[in-house]
Amino acid sequence: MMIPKTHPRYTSLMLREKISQAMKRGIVHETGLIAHGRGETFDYLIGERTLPVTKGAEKTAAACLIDSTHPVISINGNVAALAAKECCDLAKTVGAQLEVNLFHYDKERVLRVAKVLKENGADAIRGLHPDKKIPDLDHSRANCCSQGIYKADVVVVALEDGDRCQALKNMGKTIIAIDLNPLSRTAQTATITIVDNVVRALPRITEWTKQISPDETQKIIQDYDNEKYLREVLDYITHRLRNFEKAGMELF
Ligand code: PTJ
Repeated sequence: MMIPKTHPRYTSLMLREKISQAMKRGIVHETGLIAHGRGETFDYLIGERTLPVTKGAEKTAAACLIDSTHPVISINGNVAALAAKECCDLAKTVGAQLEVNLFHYDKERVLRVAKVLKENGADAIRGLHPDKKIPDLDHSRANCCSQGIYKADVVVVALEDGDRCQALKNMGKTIIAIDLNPLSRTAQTATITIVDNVVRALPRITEWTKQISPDETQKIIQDYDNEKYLREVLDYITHRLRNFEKAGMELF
C-alpha cells in the first residue's frame, strides 16, 4: 500500500506495513502482528518518541556493551522485520554476535530471518544450529548456541517474553531489554530496560557507544537504577493522561 509522506501517522503506518509485508514473506509469525499492536499502544502513550528519561537507560546499555566480553543481540521475527540494519550496525560497532532465537520455532523461518540479517550486513549469524538449552525454560526459546547466547555476558533482547529474560538473568547475564511496555515482565526483570520502539532505541544505543570512553563505563553503570527509571516512565505516562483534557490532542 502506498502511504503518502504527508499522512500524520506516516511513520507508524510504515512500520505496520513493514510488519505486514514481513509476515507475508514468512519472517514474522502471525502473532507478531498482535505483539506489534500491543507495542503501538504503548508507543502512543509515550508520544511515539524517545522520552528524555530514557537517555540514561540507553547510555547505560551502551556502557554495558562496551564493557562486555561476549555480547549477543537476540533476533526474532519482529526485530528482523523492523530493525535488521540497526541490529547489524550495533553488532558491528560493539563486536556483538547476532543470534536468531524464535519463540514460535520453525527451521525455515530461522533461515529466512538469517537471510534478512545477511542482506543487512551481518557477517556471522548464530542460531541456525542450537546445541544448548537455557535452563528452566520449557519452550523453544530455550534453544541457543553454546558459543552465542549460552556463553554471552550481555544479551540484548527486544519484544521478548519475560520468562526467558528471567532465565537468562538466572544464568548471571546482564540483560538489556527494549520493550515499549514498562509493565511487562521483561521490562520489570531486565537489568536495563529501554522503554522505546526498537527502531528508535537501537541507533541511539549505537550512537552512545561511540560517545562514551571506556574509563567512564563503570561509573555510568553504577549510577544507574532501573527501578527508578521505570517509575519515571510510568509517572510520565500518568502525567500525560491526566493532562489530556487540558492539552487535548496536542498531547497525542
Ligand atoms: O518471531 P517469534 O516467533 O520469536 O515471535 C516473537 C513475538 C513478538 C511474537 C513474541 O515474542 C511475543 O509474543 O511477544 P509478546 O509477548 O507479545 O511481547 C512483545 C513485547 O514487545 C510487548 O511488551 C510489546 O509492548 C513490545 N513491543 C511490541 N512492538 C515493539 C515492542 N517493543 C519495542 N519496539 C517495538 N516495535
